[in-house]
Amino acid sequence: MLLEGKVVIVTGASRGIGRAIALECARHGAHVLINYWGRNDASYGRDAAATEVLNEIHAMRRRAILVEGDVADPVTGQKLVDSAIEEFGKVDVLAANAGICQFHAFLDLSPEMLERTTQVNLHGAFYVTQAVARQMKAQGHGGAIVATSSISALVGGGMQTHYTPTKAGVHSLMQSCAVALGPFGIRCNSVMPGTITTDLNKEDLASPEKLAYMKGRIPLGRLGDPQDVASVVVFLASDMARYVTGAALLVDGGLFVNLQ
Ligand code: NAD
Ligand code: RM4
Repeated sequence: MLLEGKVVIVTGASRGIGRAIALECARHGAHVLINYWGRNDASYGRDAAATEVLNEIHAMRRRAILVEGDVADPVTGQKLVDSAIEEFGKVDVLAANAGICQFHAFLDLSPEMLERTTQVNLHGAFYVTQAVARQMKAQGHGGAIVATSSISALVGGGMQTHYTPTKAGVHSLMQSCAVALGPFGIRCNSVMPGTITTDLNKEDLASPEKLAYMKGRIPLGRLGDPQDVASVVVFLASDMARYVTGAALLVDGGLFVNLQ
């Protein structure tokens, strides 16, 4: 029970890594605001995936609410804070996790794809972090922010030239926010997942050759599971990590260090 009684906002919490973070926070005793963007979940039916997470948390006898909203819209961060205050009365933790990555070659990548990816992944993390930090400062008892960066903040991807700079940006955002918000007792860290099995890379890993290649590069011998990341986010959000701020933790089965 690392987060007993805490109120946690998780962006992009209807599927994949965010879903696992929301559920793991609830398992550790937190109440959870589940943010998602229905248009991104269309293949499931706009609210179906998010509603499933809500029901799972209710089944654990924890409180939870759904708040749809595009994090790229600068007003969404405040909407999430207002909803959390109305329902739970405070915000203790933010998991700034929402992100998109359409795999695409560099030379014919459109300005629209570059701009949308940057707006959701980087600007979205900025706006939500800023709104939550203002609330935490006003509350006066600190807080924890954990952003989902990526191993891609540190290494390149030929089909991810629009995406990897956003993940480096999210890492950098947490470093600067650790400095800006430390005086208010607000800790800011990021996790850097390696290759985690979610809808985001389903197509990319659909070919057996690519899948075998990626697995072969990971010293622990398997792709990651959203739960692998969620438990690290809970650790960083909890008082177990009370003296950790400005840090980035790779959660990649050893992929990054595996040169030869
Ligand atoms: P996913 O596609 O499975 O889930 C994406 C989630 O984000 C969904 O809940 C969706 O509703 C939400 N979302 C999408 N656009 C949104 C928007 N504009 N506003 C609010 N919510 C939005 O993705 P995932 O693999 O779970 O990725 C989650 C995060 O983890 C992303 O930031 C991604 O960059 C990062 N990441 C993923 C991997 C991986 O291998 N899957 C590795 C490293 C980092
Ligand atoms: C991650 C990383 C993974 C990729 C996903 C889509 O940040 O690059 O390897 O599968 O994005």
